[in-house]
Formats: sequence, C-alpha cells, structure tokens
Amino acid sequence: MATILYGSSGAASLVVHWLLIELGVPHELRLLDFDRKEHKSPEYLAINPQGRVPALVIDGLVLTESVAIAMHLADLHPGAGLAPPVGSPERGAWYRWMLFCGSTLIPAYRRWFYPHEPAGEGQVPAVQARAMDEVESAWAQVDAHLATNGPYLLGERRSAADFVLTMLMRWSRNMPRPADTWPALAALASRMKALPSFAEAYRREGLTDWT
Ligand SMILES: N[C@@H](CCC(=O)N[C@@H](CS)C(=O)NCC(=O)O)C(=O)O
Repeated sequence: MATILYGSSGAASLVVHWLLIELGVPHELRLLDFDRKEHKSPEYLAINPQGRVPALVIDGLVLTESVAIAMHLADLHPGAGLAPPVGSPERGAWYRWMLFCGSTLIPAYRRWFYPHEPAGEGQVPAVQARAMDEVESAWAQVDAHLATNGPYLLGERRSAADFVLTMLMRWSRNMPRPADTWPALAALASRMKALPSFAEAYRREGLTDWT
C-alpha cells in the first residue's frame, strides 16, 4: 500500500504525520516549501485544489482536511484504540471533540494566521482581535472540560482527538496567551509530548520549539 503525505513543517499536516508514526504506517513524507509557493503549484493543486496541507494519498485515494484524515487513520487501525467503537457514547464524544477542533478551533486559528482573508488588509487588526478571543475562549472551555473529565478529552483513554488538540495547542505558542498556560491543557500537552512518536515527528520535520 502506497501512502504519501503532503505537508509542511509544523502545519496542519503535523497531526497526520504524528499519527502515521504512532500507528506504524509506512509512508513517504513530502514537505512542501511554502516560501517557494510549492503548495500553489499546478502539480499540487491537482492533488488538493485548495492549495493547503495536509493531503494524504493512500493508494490513489486523495484525502484532505486534517481532522477527517485523523479520524480515518484511527478507524483503519482499530487495534491502536484511538477511535471508540461506532455507536458507543465515547464515539459520540469523540465526534464532538474532533469537530470542535475542525469546525471551531481551526477556522479561528485560520483567521489569526491569515487575518486578511475575511475582509481584506484594512480589517486585519479587528479580525485578529476577534480570532484571539475565539481561540482563548475555546481553550478555556476545553480546559474546564479536562479539569473535570480528563486527563484526556474522552477521560482515561487517549484517542486521536488528543493528537489533534495537541497540535492545535502548539499553534498558540506565540500568541498572547498560549494554550498551555491553562493547567489541565498543560497536563494533557505534557502527556502527549512524552510519546516517542511526538519526538520522532518533530525530528523528521526539523521542529525544535514547544518541546
Ligand atoms: N481545514 C484544513 C486547514 C488546512 C490549512 O489551513 N493548512 C494551512 C497550513 S496550517 C495551509 O495549507 N496554508 C496555506 C494556505 O492557505 O495558503 C485542515 O484542517 O486540513
């Protein structure tokens, strides 16, 4: 089975890369150079017309959207226990947190990192201020959830949702209030960063910060 991951160092592809390593899936990592706009090249746009990473190609099947890919990988490897059984209460909670990451946190982050997109350069300060509020309010909610229901998003058991969440926590490291300044989030990040697969993904992507 040929598996190719298109990504960029530390980008939304990180969680896919991390899960591939955690699950022991043989794959080829193709890091695109954003400075050289390789993610907007005709070759890459033919794979992902959005010109964004990640894209995961499994035997010719193109998958995009980091959270969707994380869910699919977890389902493909049930023995790893990163996806609760379909129809179980835990599965419902898993969908909740996966989609919270994909539908609430990632769009808010996008407005923070690409603030000109919603309304042009003139609105950048207002868009970023609002995005920061959204991200911080989301982190406060997740922290409160973890404080009573943790240590992981689903309780005692680690799932793919914790991998996605940890990547998103990392993205806040240079924001005014980093996610790991909330205590329960910091505890979760410490547990996740202790996984050998985290260090290996970091090594392969050449990342050194937020260790
Ligand atoms: N919803 C997408 C977002 C992907 C995304 O925004 N990726 C960023 C890097 S973190 C990207 O490719 N940015 C380049 C661009 O938008 O031009 C996902 O979760 O996969």
